[in-house]
Amino acid sequence: MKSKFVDTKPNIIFILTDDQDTELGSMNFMPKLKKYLQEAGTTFTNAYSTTPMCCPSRSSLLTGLYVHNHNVYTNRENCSSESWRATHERFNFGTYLNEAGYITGYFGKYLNGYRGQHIPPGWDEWMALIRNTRYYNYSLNHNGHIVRHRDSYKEDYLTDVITKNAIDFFKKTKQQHPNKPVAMVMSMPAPHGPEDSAPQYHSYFKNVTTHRTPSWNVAPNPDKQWLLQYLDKMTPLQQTFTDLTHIKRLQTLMSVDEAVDKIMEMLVRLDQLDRTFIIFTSDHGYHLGQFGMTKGKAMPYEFDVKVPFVIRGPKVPKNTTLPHIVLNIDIAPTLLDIAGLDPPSNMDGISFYPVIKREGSSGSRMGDDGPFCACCNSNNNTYWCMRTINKTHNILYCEFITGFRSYYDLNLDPFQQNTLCQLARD
Ligand SMILES: [Ca+2]
Repeated sequence: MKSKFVDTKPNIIFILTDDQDTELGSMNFMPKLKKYLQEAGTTFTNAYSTTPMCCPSRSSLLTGLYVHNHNVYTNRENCSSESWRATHERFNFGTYLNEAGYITGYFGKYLNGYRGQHIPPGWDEWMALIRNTRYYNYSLNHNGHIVRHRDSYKEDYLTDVITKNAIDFFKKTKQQHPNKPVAMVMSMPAPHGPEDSAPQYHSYFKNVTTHRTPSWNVAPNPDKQWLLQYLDKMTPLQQTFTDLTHIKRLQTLMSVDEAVDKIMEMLVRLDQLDRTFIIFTSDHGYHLGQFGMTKGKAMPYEFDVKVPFVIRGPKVPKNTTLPHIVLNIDIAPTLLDIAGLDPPSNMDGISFYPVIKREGSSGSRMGDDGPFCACCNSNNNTYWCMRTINKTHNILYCEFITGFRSYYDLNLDPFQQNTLCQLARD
């Protein structure tokens, strides 16, 4: 790997939310994100997680590899395992950026199975959540020290702890190494359960029901896989549960919105805004009542696989939306490309930086015909899908482990309510 622009590497701030949807409307309730990232940058409207589950997706984000190449199949199977540590962990984008001269920092949720017993290679500053998402009463591995947090909002609220420490790290690094670029990950808990919002947001969004999309409580679905064939409509209690959960999720995102504001303020104050890329996305989407499923992820449908995706930075077109396809596996090679590095040839992902720079789509999947995605999933819901999005078609074809197959034309049926073929039943 060679560095092309040794002295002019931009800073990179990667903000990752946990389980944030686009299809239920969450992006419309984050005014700072809209103002500072969307209106000042580019939003990709066809951004997808190749495997819509926390640990597999996060392992792909870090390495640029499909699940079938890093072998982290579920949140338990191989998640942060010894085998993962021995084979793939070191080849994360942090290692490459670090080797190229970046001062790197990682803050927040890492992998669900992370027990806090090691610091992964590639990170100069390490402050990672041990185990799965919490907002209070959790432990962090902070540069090798286990730090226990309890339930005081001021001291312990995880989103704010991440924001504060990331900002302190950035400021300190720029003071000590003013000519070195910084790359940092802010891996937020929101809006993942247990959906504990900051106290000042407890009364927000009380009447918001944008999660009630056209597929909300549409059940049973005899044309879908076995789980949905037998899942009936939700009870009134379950319907109310989806309403309340949606509100609570939006409330938790307000602290992420606040973090965007604080990051912007810091970059302006340090005169670093013009030399910093900020990328905002989620590990996968979410459903709350779609096809009668009360809550969750892991399904091949749009609400679970589509993610928010916004980027701002030097020469990134402002107030722009692009339909080009971006996948979670594309993030690692794109970050390296932004840093002027050639992504390693074994990465499955493709840099989308040429599209942002308006240098065409050569070498990327953008505008290509044909499939782009092969997804596999947990044992009782395993499937592989092929997706095509281009100027004329928007198609999803899936094969389930039972032999069941489905086919959707999303131009005609954006909420995937009508399977166009059923070649086998399970
Ligand atoms: Ca997640």
